Amino acid sequence: MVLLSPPPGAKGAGVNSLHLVIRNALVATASDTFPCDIGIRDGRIALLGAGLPAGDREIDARGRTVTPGGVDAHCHLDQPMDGPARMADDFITGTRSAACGGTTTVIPFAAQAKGQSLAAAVQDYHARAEGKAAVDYAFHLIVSDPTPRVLAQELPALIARGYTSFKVYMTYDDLKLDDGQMLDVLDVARQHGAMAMVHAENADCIAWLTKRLEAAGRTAPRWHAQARPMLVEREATHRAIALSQLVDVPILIVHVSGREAIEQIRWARAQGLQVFAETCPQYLFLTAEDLGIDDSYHGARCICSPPPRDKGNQEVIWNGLADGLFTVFSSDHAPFTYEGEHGKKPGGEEVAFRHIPNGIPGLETRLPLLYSEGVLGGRITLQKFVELTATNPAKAYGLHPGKGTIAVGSDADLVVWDERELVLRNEQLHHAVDYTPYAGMRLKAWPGLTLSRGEVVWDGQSFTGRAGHGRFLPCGQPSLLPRRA
Ligand code: DUC
Ligand code: ZN
Ligand code: ZN
Repeated sequence: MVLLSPPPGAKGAGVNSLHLVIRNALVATASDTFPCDIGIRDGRIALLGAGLPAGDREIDARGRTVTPGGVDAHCHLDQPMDGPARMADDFITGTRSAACGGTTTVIPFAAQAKGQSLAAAVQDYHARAEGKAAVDYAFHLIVSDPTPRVLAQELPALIARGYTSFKVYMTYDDLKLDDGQMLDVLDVARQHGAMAMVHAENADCIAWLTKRLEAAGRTAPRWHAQARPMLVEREATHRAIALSQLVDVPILIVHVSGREAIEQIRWARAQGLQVFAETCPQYLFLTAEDLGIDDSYHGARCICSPPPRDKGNQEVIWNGLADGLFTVFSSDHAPFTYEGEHGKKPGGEEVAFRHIPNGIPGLETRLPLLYSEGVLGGRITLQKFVELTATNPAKAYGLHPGKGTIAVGSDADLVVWDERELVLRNEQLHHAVDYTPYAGMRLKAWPGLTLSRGEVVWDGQSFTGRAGHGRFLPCGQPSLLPRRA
């Protein structure tokens, strides 16, 4: 446990004193690891160095690694849903859970329903978040209805107001765009310097496979993975790359699940195209077998899209994290309970896989899983961990250097790591979901302390933050994109 203690003698001296000093930290950034004290004033990092003057409060971090607070750039909270499904986490429980797992910035999605104005979707989403967040938050947009008004007016106006990234879907009936619509939306990203995120799966192939599986009576959760084989992700990834090439705009392919999609991205990079990529814990730690090896319903817990693949693909994802193929590592937290009528059993019933809401919880476990199995497991460096979980997501979505690094002037969003053995149980988590797919895993570390703008929001035992502390962050131009004049 990290101890909070008063300073050993002197008190801070007046307005220029440090409000908090973290002593003897082993600070890790995306480029370096170095021992130093961290001096915090007014929620920002004010000084870095050895032997800093006394602060009003002090934390002794001797022997501990300190990383930037995580930036989870792909999570779903309180997103309006069609039908009986309802997300279990709102901004209160979702950001509380984030804080307890070391994440200090979340970027969920203001989703446009077809027929709805994009501006109205943003306004509604602000109302859902207002006064509830325990950590800072920004919004991506989801563009599902690119009308002439959305393309010419709403989207450019929103980008100018700090919503500088949006997601487009190539599947899901209520969200998907056709190729022409994709081109129109990508062109807006190019003209206005926004980051376009793409969910790449071929909708028609999925519908065709689903119909055949259902006709054969194959409706149990495990068949979800058969309805969305790697081929449908590979084809859509290739098509998304081609569309972005035609428009001449960078894209970021989200939740990449395995080798065939990666091959497309490597090919694109070899052509000199700017294609960024994201992956998520489910593609490192789950396989299609977690959706079931028989017709039992338990596997509904692990239904997400794209589905988890196999051990071989997990290795390919690990390699992509280590060698720079992946830009960001996000949770794709999509919180549905297993029991109850709004989650994985719509209306309280066991249903055919096509009716099971897609997604798994992961906001709180994202950082500990990657730190434990990636860094302490010897698969990625500490620098790569920081880059993937904090620095690059902040850069990709226009929040750097305020977020995502440890530097003078940056927000004092920090994680002090506690390297100790633990067995993960859902009861220790702070989300509103009744399961974690990772229950029973042996981990080697957990955040011992999380600070959001200098406030301790997780003390290693309990959530110590408060709803309403988190602020909305308007995003700047993504710094991974070419600079606009
Ligand atoms: N897939 C998505 O595209 N979004 C939420 C969850 C999921 O599994
Ligand atoms: Zn998606
Ligand atoms: Zn998602």
